[in-house]
Amino acid sequence: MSYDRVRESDPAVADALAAEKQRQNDTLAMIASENHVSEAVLQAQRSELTNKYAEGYPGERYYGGCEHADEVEQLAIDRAKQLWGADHVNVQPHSGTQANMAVYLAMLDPGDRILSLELEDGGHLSHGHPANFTGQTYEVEQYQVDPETGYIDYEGLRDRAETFDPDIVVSGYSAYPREVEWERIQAAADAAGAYHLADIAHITGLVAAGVHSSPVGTVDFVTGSTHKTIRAGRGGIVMCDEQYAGDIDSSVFPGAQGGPLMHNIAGKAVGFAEALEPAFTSYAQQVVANSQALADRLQEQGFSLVSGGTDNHLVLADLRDSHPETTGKDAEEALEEVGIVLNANTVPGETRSPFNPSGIRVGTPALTTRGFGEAAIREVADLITRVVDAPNDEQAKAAVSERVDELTDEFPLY
Ligand code: DSN
Repeated sequence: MSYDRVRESDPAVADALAAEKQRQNDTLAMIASENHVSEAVLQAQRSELTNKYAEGYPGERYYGGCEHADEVEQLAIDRAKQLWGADHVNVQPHSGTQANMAVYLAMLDPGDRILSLELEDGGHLSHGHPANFTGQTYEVEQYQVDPETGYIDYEGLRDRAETFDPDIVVSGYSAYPREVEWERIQAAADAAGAYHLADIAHITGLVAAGVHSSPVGTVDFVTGSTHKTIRAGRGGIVMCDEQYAGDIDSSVFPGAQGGPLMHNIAGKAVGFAEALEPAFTSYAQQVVANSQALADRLQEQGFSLVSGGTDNHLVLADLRDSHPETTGKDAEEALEEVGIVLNANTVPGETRSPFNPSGIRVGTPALTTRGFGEAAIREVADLITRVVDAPNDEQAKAAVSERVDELTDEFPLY
């Protein structure tokens, strides 16, 4: 996609857009929440639907001229139902956090109780962090991962639910490398008489493809974002049983949002159609195979991984044992210099600050989209090792950077 029309009217923005396109082409995106959507999704997202107001839902809008918006939104809804097997789907949330907000608004009153995973153990800001509206509006208690195994401490969660008496239990995580046992969390929520919200933002694509177990049909509410492993237009989604449909829809609009971003909903519809193709199942399987190859190779190279490996699209390395002098931020910055882009992350039992934590989170969804298989991913693990082993070795970094350039040429993007 060229930016010549932007360049005519706004060269500064055109330069930044072109540079971002180049950056994505020339670097290895290993931020676990990122992906590269298809040109079809990109085209849908830049459509004239950006001009349209369509408050309401298909067939029941507050504005005229919504017939094409209706068609697009209904396609997104129908395809999402097919992908995840949900009774009711709302595709209007602007983001995963807005999707979570819709559930809280629908089911909780201010002061009600949320039980969720600690942020530093892999949770999310919108699950009750004090800096987020959730932490400011609701009473929050948190469960942890087992510090020895790195797996969710399901028994601790059950005990916490018993004593805290939450109104909602939140599962689904941002930095958790293992498959989630939804039924065990549901049992704890049931025993406490609480709702259960599973936020599958990171694993939407893996769940849709059947390579991670699905919480749909087990839990009350499933939320997610639509641009991570599912690789569709940017935004959020809520899924629930028919009994909650009216509450959720009113909570998204008019409760939490005004006009839906119809151009993004078009991107969701197009991406969901792509995910219904058999090729998407192979893609999701390869994401996990790549992640496991990455985990194995990093461990062979001496890295210590939270939970000792991965079942999904990400690995979380705790640098404290393997590289005690190197923080996650040091590693992130040195790797960015050579064109490997990932993020520093807190790890269970974190002893540093969230701004300069002890771990790195490394994901495979975007590289898998570029066509990387296990052999190439193992080589990337070796490149990561060379840099993290010697973050100030300029000669080593120059050699790695050269190899990253070759790899990005070998696996072109747009
Ligand atoms: N920012 C996303 C992530 O990186 O996990 C979650 O919202």
